[in-house]
Amino acid sequence: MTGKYSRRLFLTLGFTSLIVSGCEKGNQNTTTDTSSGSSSGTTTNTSAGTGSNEGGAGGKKYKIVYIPKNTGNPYFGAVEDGLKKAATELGYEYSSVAPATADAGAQIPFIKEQAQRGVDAIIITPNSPEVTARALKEVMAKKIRVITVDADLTGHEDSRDAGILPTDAKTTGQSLVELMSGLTGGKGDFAILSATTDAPNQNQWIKYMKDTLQGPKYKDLKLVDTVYGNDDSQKSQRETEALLTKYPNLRGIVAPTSVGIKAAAQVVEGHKVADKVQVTGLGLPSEMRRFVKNGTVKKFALWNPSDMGYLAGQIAVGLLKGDIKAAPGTTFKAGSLGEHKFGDKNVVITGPPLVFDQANIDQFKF
Ligand code: RAM
Repeated sequence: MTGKYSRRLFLTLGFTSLIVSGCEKGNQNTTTDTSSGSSSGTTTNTSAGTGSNEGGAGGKKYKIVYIPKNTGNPYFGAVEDGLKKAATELGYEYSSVAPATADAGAQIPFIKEQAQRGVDAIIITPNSPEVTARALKEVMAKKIRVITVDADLTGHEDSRDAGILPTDAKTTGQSLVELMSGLTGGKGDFAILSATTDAPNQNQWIKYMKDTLQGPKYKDLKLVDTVYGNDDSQKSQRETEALLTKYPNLRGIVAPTSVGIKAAAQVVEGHKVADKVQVTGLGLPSEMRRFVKNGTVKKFALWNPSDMGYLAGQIAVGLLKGDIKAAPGTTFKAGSLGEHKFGDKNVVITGPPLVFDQANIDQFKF
């Protein structure tokens, strides 16, 4: 997918707007089993297709599970597309389980259950570094490989083998401020609508947004509030409504979460205040297309989530087979995504970050 981008257009502090061709998601052979185990959640099993059986050593088919923050978020569906693509190529048995809500400790029973089931690797988007790290450390002691994807165990990186992140958090924070500044002419009050209070990725981005706001360029841009929609659509809409009531002079909302930005756009569209309140942040083009086309949202950003899933699947199998060694500075080949490198604390960056607007939104299918 990334390799098919044909032309780079625009650079905002490292966020690149790309014109793409043929970035359609591949169709996967998926069966969904919604009967959950003892914990509430969804299980999706994907047959590994007709690919080679490289995923298993000596005929063994590796069992790899993905645990996203919660069920029902299409962003994680896109991460799963990449994991399923890697499963088809590498022949591992793929499944996914997740809690219904993105609460800090909600993934713990799922982690324990999967370890008990005898999976070879757990790929996880953690809801909380502190709370999740303890359970994952126990899992690693059982020789199960652990890879974080999309969000990391910030401060507890020794509780996983590697972390796959879309871009460095500082660039994301800077770019979100720059987006808001560009849309408001660098002036006025704005608020952040985030996911959960524990979310490691959102918290890192917010930290760097606050650092960026210290710069003289942004002296007239004022962050008045940070609220949390918990990556729940209804709560995110309620939080947006409350912001509009509490801050009559609000000029913008930055939602660094795909659930939040969509909810904020819905509310702003409903109140017909898009000219006054600029909504931006991180979102899926497939969910935001309508709002961009009708002018509710002028610009927002993201990366291709499925690249992270694909890379995580490739790394998991590489680690299990011993073909990949996770160590800072080590390079490895990740299938169709080519060569990648483990950075500090075994973080691998996929990128590239993209900015979407009316001119390019139709080119993106995820
Ligand atoms: C939401 C999730 C996810 C984040 C995206 C941008 O879907 O919180 O972790 O990376 O937004």
